[in-house]
Amino acid sequence: MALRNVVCRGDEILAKKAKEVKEINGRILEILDDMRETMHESNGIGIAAPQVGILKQMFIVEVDDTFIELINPKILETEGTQVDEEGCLSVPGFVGKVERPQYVKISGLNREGETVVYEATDLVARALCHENDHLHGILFIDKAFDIRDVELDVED
Ligand code: QAP
Ligand code: CO
Repeated sequence: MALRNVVCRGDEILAKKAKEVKEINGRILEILDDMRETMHESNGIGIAAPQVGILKQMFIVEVDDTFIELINPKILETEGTQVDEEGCLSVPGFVGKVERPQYVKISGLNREGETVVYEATDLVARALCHENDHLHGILFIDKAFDIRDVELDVED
């Protein structure tokens, strides 16, 4: 496992559409493991492959005891709306309010290549939508309002 560099806003890769994963092999699993390690290192709750420079449809969301890893995800249903502040590992130093669905139902493949379906609300629903947006070249900052800059964490 290894830490990967996080691509920041301004890099054109973040604006591109990620490609479908055709075969789940060792290389894909290694990228997923590295993404998780990289996310933990920055205390993030979600990361998508394009953020580490890999233009493939996959992301991770980890909120408390909920860990969701999805390959080729597809949002099947949404319900309601919620508004709250978000940040992004690729947009360090900024947060902004974003309107998201209150509920999402999403499907995709797990690392075994099995189709899985998740239903989520609140923060997990928000994170799933945020990460899914990355696969379509969309950053939270593109849809955020009341954007403000925050103190960057000083790592020890
Ligand atoms: C997306 O983002 C998210 O600027 C995941 O200095 C965020 O984990 C979805 C982070 C909020 C829903 C709600 C950002 C860490 C982490 C920073 C993140 C920073 C340190 C962002
Ligand atoms: Co993000």
